[in-house]
Amino acid sequence: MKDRLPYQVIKAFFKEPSTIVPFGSGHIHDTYKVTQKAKGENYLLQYINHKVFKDVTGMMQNIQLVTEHLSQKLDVLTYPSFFTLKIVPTLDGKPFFYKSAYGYWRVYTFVENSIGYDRATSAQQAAEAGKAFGLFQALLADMDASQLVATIPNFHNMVFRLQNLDNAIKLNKAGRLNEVKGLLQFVESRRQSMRAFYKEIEQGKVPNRITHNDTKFNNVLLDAETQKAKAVVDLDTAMPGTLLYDFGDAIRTICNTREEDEPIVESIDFAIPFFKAFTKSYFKEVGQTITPKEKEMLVFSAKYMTMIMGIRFLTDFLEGDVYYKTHHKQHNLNRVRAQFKLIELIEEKEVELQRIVEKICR
Ligand code: GN1
Ligand code: MG
Repeated sequence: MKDRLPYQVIKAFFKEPSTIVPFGSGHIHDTYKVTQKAKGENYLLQYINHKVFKDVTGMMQNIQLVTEHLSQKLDVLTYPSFFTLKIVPTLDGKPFFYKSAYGYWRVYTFVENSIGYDRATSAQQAAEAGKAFGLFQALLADMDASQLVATIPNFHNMVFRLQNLDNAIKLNKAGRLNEVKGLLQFVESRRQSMRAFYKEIEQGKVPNRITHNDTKFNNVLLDAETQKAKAVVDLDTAMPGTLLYDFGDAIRTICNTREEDEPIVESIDFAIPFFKAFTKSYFKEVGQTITPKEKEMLVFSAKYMTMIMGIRFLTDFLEGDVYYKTHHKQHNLNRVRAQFKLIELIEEKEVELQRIVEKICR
């Protein structure tokens, strides 16, 4: 988080004086809530992590295209309470601000009276997330995926993520290799099955769609009063992908009964009622378009995405915490352990989860 916001940045977007406070719990950008008191309007200001998003112009174009498509299609009568993010341009009409001294900045409209939770606490919340992400998927189904650039190439490519891990092991930059031996064993014993799953995707056995690719629970905003889904946010990684990535990552965060970085792994459980609720309402939205092969791969996708995240946190730990924001030395390690615990729980419940999917998608 930047200690002081450059005045030049504020001036580029806002005419009126504003109050600015840090906001949210994202791991990548620095986010602030900006209030223009005179107008009584709120905005979201973000310092874009350019180390992670190398092509800011391409990313902002993607977001522009996706948000325009969504707002055109959102039938206000059917979904009166659903809100699409809007980019607020700079005062001279650019989609983001850039100066080499200050970096990349952008502003969004603020989704009023809404909350993003790091952890789901009820089946209703899980159902609302299913509705939001399902709707997101369904509304974008007729959009031409080739219009969008890959904002982060190979984002959910297991072969790529495993290579990065292998490389981090070899270099052992932060000298932490001894601390992770058991965790590496965990990856090793699942390497083949994870690669096999990715191979099916690579071979085109499931359709290429426009997907969100970062469907963790706090990327759905719920109405503060009604707790109904209000908006899908964090569109930086909206790009071509597979539905399995979105389903899997949503399950990873929604069915975990604890936080993503829970230090006491014994306290973590996988909430089957949340799985049912999410899957049911997700299907209600995407049901017509989902293919039999996608259905077959859904349960494994939850394991797959949890493994992708575990491997990424582990790689970052070995590289010395250079990618994700961390609040203490063991933070990435806690995240890895929590992900791996969740994988074990999914493995234990796999047959039951498969049965639930079959029943819902019949
Ligand atoms: C990052 O920005 P945020 O916190 O929503 C990451 C996701 C991970 C997530 C894990 C661009 O998302 O891929 O799933 O952390 N985003 C990027 O919490 O790497
Ligand atoms: Mg994100």
